Amino acid sequence: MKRLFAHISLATAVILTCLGNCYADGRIGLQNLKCEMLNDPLGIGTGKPRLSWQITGDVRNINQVAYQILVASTPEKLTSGQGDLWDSHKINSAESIMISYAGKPLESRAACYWKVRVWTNKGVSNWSKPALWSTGLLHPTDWKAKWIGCDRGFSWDSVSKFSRLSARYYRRGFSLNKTIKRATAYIVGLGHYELYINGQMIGDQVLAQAPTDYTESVKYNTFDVTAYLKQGNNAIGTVLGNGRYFTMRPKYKPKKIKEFGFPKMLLQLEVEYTDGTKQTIVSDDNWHFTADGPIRTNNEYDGEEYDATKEFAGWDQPGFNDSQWLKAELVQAPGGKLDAQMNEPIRVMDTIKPVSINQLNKDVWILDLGQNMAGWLQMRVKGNRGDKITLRYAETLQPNNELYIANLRDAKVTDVYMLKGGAEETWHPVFVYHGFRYVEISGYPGKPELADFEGQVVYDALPTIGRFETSNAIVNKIYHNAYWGMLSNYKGMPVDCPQRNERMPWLGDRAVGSLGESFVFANGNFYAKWLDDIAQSQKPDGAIPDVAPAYWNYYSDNMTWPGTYILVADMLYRQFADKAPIEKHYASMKKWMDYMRVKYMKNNIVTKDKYGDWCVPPESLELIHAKDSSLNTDGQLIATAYYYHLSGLMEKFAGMLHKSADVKFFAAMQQNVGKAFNDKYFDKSTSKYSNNTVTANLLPLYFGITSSANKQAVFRNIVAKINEAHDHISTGVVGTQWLMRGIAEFGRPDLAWKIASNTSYPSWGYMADRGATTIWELWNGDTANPAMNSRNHIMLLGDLIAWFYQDAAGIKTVNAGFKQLVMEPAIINGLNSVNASYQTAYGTVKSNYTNTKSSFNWHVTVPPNSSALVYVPAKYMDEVTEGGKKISAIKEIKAIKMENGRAVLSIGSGDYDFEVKY
Ligand code: RAM
Repeated sequence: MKRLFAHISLATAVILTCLGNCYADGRIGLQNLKCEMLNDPLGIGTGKPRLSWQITGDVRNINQVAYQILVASTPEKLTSGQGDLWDSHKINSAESIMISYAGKPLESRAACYWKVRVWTNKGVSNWSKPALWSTGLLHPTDWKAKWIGCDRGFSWDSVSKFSRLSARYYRRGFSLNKTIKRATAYIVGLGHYELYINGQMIGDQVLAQAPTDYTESVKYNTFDVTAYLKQGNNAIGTVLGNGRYFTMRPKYKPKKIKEFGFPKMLLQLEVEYTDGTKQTIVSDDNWHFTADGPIRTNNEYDGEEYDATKEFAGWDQPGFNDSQWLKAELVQAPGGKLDAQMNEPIRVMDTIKPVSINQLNKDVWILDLGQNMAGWLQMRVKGNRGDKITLRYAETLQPNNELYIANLRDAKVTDVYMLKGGAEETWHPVFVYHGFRYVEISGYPGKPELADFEGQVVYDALPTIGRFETSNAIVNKIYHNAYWGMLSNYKGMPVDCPQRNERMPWLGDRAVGSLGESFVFANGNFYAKWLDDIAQSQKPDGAIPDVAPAYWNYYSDNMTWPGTYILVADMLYRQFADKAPIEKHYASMKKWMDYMRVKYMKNNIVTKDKYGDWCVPPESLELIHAKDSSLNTDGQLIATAYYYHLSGLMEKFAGMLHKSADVKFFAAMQQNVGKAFNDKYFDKSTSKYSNNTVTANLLPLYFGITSSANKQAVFRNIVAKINEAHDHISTGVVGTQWLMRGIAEFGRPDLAWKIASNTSYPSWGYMADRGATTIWELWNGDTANPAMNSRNHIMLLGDLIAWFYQDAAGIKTVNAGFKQLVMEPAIINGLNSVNASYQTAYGTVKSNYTNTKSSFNWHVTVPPNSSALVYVPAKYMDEVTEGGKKISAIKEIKAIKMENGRAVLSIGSGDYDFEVKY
């Protein structure tokens, strides 16, 4: 929500920068003040936000012992040390993240300026730089605005299968007759909106707003627009696009697509004058609109058409004559509760320069961006009025260099731009995006040059917080591909793919992938929002769908896809110390577990599954799904193993929430299910589960269903099975979620590394070797049938990225949020170096090592107010040096013990250089 603060009024900004940061004793500083994991958010939806800060300092072993938070209603009060909203006074505590606000109750529209200072064992900080947040409209009665829209199409629109609807432009002029102190705009624009005031676009968000089931929850955005308004005449305008509200495929029976209706909006502009009075401009039937503007159609699957000859200059400025426009109509509210959007907006996060442009025939050119991505192409062009350029997008080319579009199914992925003529024009679509590497350009006047085009990469504004690089080029390429796959599929919700006629938030794809992603992107708020989407999609009987928001109706009742609800809540707690999702969703999770148990459990076996181990490498290369039953794993086995595992998490959650009866219940459940599982699927004579697939053995082993006595034998079967496949992968979406960690944990990190660095089929490296720049939906994406064959999916990553960070780099959290780390990098022949860093809530962790024949060198960084147990590979404690000195000579490092060829040391924050000479 940084965008919001691009618009802080000038006076405030000046005061903020004047409050510089200096350290009380020159050592201990503070940075990155966050409210609800966001930088200076405006219009938050809670009166009890959680605050976090990071401590800096150039000495080792810094630990916070106390803090004081001041929250003031004005910057001036904060400067003078008056916490009129909250003065926590000195609180003795080591906690520096997720501290709940405990000051005066906050009403709607409260501006809260805050700062913090800390006492540590190494000195006291000065006050931090100030930060701020404001509350949004917390009560339904705060909304005076009316929903406006137009519940019909126009002659040029069509509501058939391939829906076409032009964008709607709304505007009104108004006058402000006093000196403005502050102005705030609250807006909902369904499905997408752009907001303009006096000719300027507000904010840098794109594809706003967050997609939800609009009958359940409608997110509003808040902007400080003080700087855009003036005393006298003003104008405000919005453009409304379809997004998921006016669906891409209405009346499309097979998938039972949810339809919401025609675009609509709700807008409230609140202006405060310096004399203390207020004026509010709201959406109502005083606005005018037209649907006959330049955006002729916008459909996420099919593309956007823009006719620049239909632009109306000055429509978003005062004085525009809108007498030809229609009167805005009052319409029904969409039904959902109005909630503040608390996850980051989507933005243009990166740009790509294309690498080549080739002429296909007289009028047709193929542009190659060199990277499969999601977003759009921005184009520069000069030509005659009415010239028409058509852009079509694809992920790959056919052998004859034409676009390969068979795998896009019926998505038309076509943008059209009609020139106004004369001067140079620059254009990109605004209400659609595409998943592509190649663009076919036809109708371009003159010769298109590379410099005329730019790929704009569009995804949720989640900071990149992880970096991972190894000595192995193919693994680095896989990481690159995973990175691009992840960001491509963040679209206000995690979608499966960005290109074909699907782009749906499938739960199963992110069950464990979300954990890997959390090492790469700060996705805490993003996934917290998704859990709300999932909760809102729950049926009264407890059923959770496979797709949420449930734009496609898939209530198929299985454990593996809906179970993501529980796995992601656990991830948010472990990675970001965010306990709120567990508190908020516990009851619905339990309801779903009960629903599945009552409806489908027979003799402690869950008898219902839908997807099996989705997308294993099939027996023949053109197949999407294996038909050979020896490759597939029994669905009931998978469902029962997941029930066992999820019961364990529910037991843990129940414990956190002090629900002792539930703790007992889920513990007993696990026992019963585990026993039934072993009785049914385990063959004592061979130590094999079921048909002995890797997945059938791995799930019980990794989840702890297998008894200790049998673990090694089961593991040997897994290894034998992998060896049989020439050390290649044989698992699908489900097995791969536990594979890398499972193999490594039971003592074969080398085998995990082999699987990770393979380049022959099937492997992630095979995809990379075949020129993939993202991850494919299928191991055999290059040969399989195009009916379900995206080249930008991330479900097959399984736990690979989590394994990279947790095991290859050795960056693991013990408890919630990396307050205590375990750093134990896997030492693997052939893996000569790893450079990894990860920004936890406390600050940056680093693990950079090189492992050669003669020495192991490891640079470790632990951020202040956290600590780590580090496992240095060594034969004796005395072999280990840090900064050239023996460990025993360094006071701050505690030698704990020798364990399995590792010297276990306890360290506090700071930078360390460990070395072991061989
Ligand atoms: C397809 C997609 C998606 C997967 C579902 C089950 O539509 O591949 O990623 O989750 O199937």
